[in-house]
Amino acid sequence: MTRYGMVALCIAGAIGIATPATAADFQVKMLNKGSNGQMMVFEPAFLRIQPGDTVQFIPTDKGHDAETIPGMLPAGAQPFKGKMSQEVTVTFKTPGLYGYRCIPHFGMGMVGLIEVGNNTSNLDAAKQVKMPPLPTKRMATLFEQASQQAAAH
Ligand SMILES: [Cu+2]
Repeated sequence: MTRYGMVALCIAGAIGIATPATAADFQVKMLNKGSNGQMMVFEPAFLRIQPGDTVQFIPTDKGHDAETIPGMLPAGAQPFKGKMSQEVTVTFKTPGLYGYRCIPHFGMGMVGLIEVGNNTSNLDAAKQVKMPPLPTKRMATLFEQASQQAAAH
């Protein structure tokens, strides 16, 4: 290949990377054991995305599902509910925080949090939702991550 050919390829590559996607896709795995050794987790448990992005919840391990926790989503946002052991893809449109859980392992702390559009306006409302001790503890860590991200904006 000529030197000019190489340069042209490099430019084409750079343009390809620079082209903004209309919406990004994220993946959250449902696991019996996380990479940090924690049992029954969504991984990553905290995600920060933009309105219009989709999140694919993947049943890497069977026996899990993903659904919004009542009271833990922005006003006017659509709740979602995946089926047991099945993949579910959700498009998030309304900015704010979305807390979600796995029903069989909710009591064991299998919860996750998604922040859409750099918006934590429903953080205080989400914190008021009553949950068992383990999910409360894990969710507190996730709320903390959302707050830190918000402070960094
Ligand atoms: Cu589960």
